[in-house]
Amino acid sequence: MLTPGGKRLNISMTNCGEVGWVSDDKGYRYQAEDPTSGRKWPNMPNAFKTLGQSAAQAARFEGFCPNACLINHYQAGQKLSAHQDKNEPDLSQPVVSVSLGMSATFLIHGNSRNNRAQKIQLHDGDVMVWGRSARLMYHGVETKQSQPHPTLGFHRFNVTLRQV
Ligand SMILES: O=C(O)CCC(=O)C(=O)O
Ligand SMILES: [Mn+2]
Repeated sequence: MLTPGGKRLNISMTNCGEVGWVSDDKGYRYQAEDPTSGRKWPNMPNAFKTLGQSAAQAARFEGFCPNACLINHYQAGQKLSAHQDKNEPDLSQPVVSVSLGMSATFLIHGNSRNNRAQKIQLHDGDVMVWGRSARLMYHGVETKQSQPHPTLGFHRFNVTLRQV
């Protein structure tokens, strides 16, 4: 995808669910069609939805009903720069994030993208839920060519479940 400024995003992205997150010269938004094919995004597998719901419930969020799933693909060395997730209309609902494959460093900058980041290592199978006072935190991701994952090698997939 392209950034609103016309640059190519570092990582590749796709979606499943009723709506998917897209970026192009018109900005960031959720939409029902894949801009590459013009077709609806594939259905969200039930297992994704129930994983999102049980993770949100474990973090004491009520009534989370994810209908959007963004899938990011990172190769070793690729990054996602500091940003906020704020295109979802109801910010009282969390973001549930599932990490698969190669490990990555999640950078939490807090209220400003210029703050020094707190770093959290995310490994295959980790599930993170962020909401409430952390919902609008600036965050980013870094990957390195360190340890390959046994089956996915130097590839990382991050699946985020959101209510839009
Ligand atoms: O890859 C991750 O762990 C986070 C991805 C992310 O921040 C996003 O998709 O908005
Ligand atoms: Mn994000």
